[in-house]
Amino acid sequence: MHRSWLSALLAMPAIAACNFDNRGLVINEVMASNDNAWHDEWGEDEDYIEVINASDRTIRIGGYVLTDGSGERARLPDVQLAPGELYMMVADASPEQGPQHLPFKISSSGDTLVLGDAHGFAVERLDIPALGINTTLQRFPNGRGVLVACQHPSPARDNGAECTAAAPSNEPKPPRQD
Ligand SMILES: [Ca+2]
Ligand SMILES: [Ca+2]
Repeated sequence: MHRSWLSALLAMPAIAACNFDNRGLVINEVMASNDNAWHDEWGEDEDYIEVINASDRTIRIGGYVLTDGSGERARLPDVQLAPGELYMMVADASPEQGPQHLPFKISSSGDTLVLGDAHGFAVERLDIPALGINTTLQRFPNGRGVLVACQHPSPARDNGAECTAAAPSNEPKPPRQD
């Protein structure tokens, strides 16, 4: 008796669970107006762009380029990302602060962001809507879904399955009183 389509299907989830559909490097989260949600290594609240390796292979991100709406562009640093691994780029218009720092910020009234690969192909183009304070564009589920506005930023960590309040990042904030 040969395997039914059902048993073949049941055998697949173990593979699918670690498979990011081999989309390669994608933008996972974008912050345009940061108020104490995350600090860079200089202790500054900055915009940020989280990229993620949404593939099943290691990716060297060094050839990739991020370009903002004004045409300002910067190469990503030469870092290797394991499958599912995140990398934070700081959008603070302060490239002198280190290799993770971009020469532009993200406009909270709307912006454009293009991620290009080493061959000059745009692998992702985002039209970023106006985003309020500590509202980020995030991909749900993490690394896979579409980017949506969410009031619970998840800097330097997985976005999870959906937009829900999660543990604070690198500095706890007092509980909200509202
Ligand atoms: Ca900074
Ligand atoms: Ca995140």
